[in-house]
Order: sequence, then structure tokens, then C-alpha cells
Amino acid sequence: MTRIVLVLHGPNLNLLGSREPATYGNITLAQINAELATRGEQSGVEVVSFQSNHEGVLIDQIHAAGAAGVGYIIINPAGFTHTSVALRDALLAAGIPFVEVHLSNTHAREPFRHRSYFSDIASGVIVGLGAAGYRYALDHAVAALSRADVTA
Ligand code: CA2
Repeated sequence: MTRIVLVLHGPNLNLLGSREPATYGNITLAQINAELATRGEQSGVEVVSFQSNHEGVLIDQIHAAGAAGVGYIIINPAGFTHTSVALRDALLAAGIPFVEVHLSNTHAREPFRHRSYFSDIASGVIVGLGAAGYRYALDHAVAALSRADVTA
């Protein structure tokens, strides 16, 4: 069974650690990715992380994921969360289960952040727990892939 988890980070998340620490914390994206890679390794899963500021580039990654053997996706669509039918369609087409993660509690912020184009088709949604949210999402993905191994 597939043991690859793809972590997708949307626009502006490359700025993590450099601005708006009160909202997004001090951790950098490189630190988050390194921690996930190590955690995945310890669990026998390869974690591949990717960030883009461009909607179409993220969509291309999702299209390629099935052929690349990705069994689970963790995605923080960032600003696209609230706008992107196209990213939603790509995830539906790929048919790969995914967890939606947000560093901040989007429900405690502006009303336009309360709506997500992803939450109703996600396996689960983690908001407001900072970088730990990615760890919890990875733990879920590992458990789900292990269950799939057993039933395969
Ligand atoms: O809380 C999250 O993870 C968000 O997905 C972050 C998005 C925002 O549009 C969503 O509503 C919630 C924004 C990402 C911007 O990241 C920055 C990081 C550091 C400094 C500036 C922006």
C-alpha cells in the first residue's frame, strides 16, 4: 500500500516566521516541513512537502499525486480556502483522502474566512492549533494508511 503523504501549502505560507507572528506563530515553513519529514520517517511514511503561491501549480501537484503514489494529502489552501472551486475540483478528481489544516482559528476571524471550499469534502479539518495541527493531521494520515495496509 502507498506510504507517501503529500503536504501542500498555499499562497503566502512561505512568509511564515517572518511576519504576523501573533496570528501565525514564529515557526518557519522549512521547520514545519522538516518536522513532518522526521515524524513521517519514524512512522514508515515518506512526507513530501510543497508550497506555491499559484493556484494552477497546486492543481498540477494534485493531478500528479495519484500517479506518484500519494496515499494521503494534507493541505493548507491558505487564501484559496475561501475562493477556489478549481482546487476543490482537483481534489475531488484525484480522489485521494485529505485533511484540511489551518494554523489560525479561521472561525474566530473575519466572516469571509468562515467559509471553506474544502471542509465538506475533507476527511477532517484542523483549525487554530498552529503548527501542531500538521502533526495531528500526519498522525491521522499514518493511521489511515496503516489501516488500508491491513485491509489491502
Ligand atoms: O490560518 C491559516 O492557516 C490560513 O490558511 C492562513 C491564510 C489565510 O488566508 C486563511 O484564512 C487561514 C493566510 C496565509 C498567510 O500566511 C502568512 C504567514 C506569515 C505572514 C503573512 C502571511
